[in-house]
Amino acid sequence: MSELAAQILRSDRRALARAITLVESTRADHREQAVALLEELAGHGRQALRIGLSGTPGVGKSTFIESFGMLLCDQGLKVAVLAVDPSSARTGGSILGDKTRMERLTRAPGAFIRPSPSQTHLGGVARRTREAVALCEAAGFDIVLIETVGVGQSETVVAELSDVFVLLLAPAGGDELQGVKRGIMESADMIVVNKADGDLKATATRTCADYAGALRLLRKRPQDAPGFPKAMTASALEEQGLDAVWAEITALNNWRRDQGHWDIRRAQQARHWFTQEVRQTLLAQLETPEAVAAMAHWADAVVQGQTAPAAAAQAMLATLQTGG
Ligand SMILES: Nc1nc2c(ncn2[C@@H]2O[C@H](COP(=O)(O)OP(=O)(O)O)[C@@H](O)[C@H]2O)c(=O)[nH]1
Ligand SMILES: [Mg+2]
Repeated sequence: MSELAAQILRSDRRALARAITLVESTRADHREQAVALLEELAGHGRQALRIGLSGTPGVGKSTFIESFGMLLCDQGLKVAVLAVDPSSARTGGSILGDKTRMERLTRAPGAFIRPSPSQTHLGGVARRTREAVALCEAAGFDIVLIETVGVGQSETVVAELSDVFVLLLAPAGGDELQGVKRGIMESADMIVVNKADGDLKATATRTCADYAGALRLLRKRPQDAPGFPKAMTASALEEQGLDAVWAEITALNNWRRDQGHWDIRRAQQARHWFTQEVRQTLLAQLETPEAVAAMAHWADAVVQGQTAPAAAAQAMLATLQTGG
């Protein structure tokens, strides 16, 4: 076993950080090392509870993760926090941008916080996060919290990665269901209406009831325990309702384990990620300079009527198979 793998299995945080940097790298030699490392660690990790957390900017994700993470640490659990943020090139990373909001968790000995790298390619973000989750599990974390900004498709990635998917919402006046996309609602196991404190408390309670109603209208999934998906209120700032959120997550997770849904889901996820990996590797072959040049060449030939599209495509694919 490599030294790096051994260090990760001993829960060495710096080794874990280095390994995540390795899986984030796009360099071919790094990729090779990362694949070898993940292969060494496969089967060694304990299985963490993976909690996905999504919500629009400003809803309180960072504050929630800080408070909720501390609650878990206080129970003696080891917590890793990862971020999936395709827009991080612009914002500087959803976690890094407001690490001040996680001051206590950053210092907690049981916690590990990893900001999102600047990546614009969602496929790359997905792979990096999935592999980072695997590394955290190998390092013995009990809980892996995966945060994502509620924009674009990153929620789908996180939902695919997590055992329990939590959607954080803000209290909202009136009947606007905050433009929450149906797909996100459908993948949520729990909706937590945050900021249920002070002046916002009554609104939060009403918003929560609205969402509870909306959730009841959704078609039941086999993995929904009785009463789920569920809507709750909480205040990350005042640390209210977080123990209840944790109790519900635990109850749901235990139910799924008992009923066999947990195993089914992990198996489906493994199959999905394998398929994705194959697809993305194939697509990546089209992005090498040689392939881009060959594509341009065959496209021109088609445009000029020298070759029919089907024949040009076959010729193009043949260049890939022979390595250009
Ligand atoms: N009143 C109240 N404000 C909160 C709560 N949680 C977060 N906030 C505030 O909402 C703003 C955005 O919080 P932040 O955690 O950075 O949101 P993020 O963008 O989703 O990570 C900050 O000013 C927080 O102090 C809460 O439970 N109650
Ligand atoms: Mg934040």
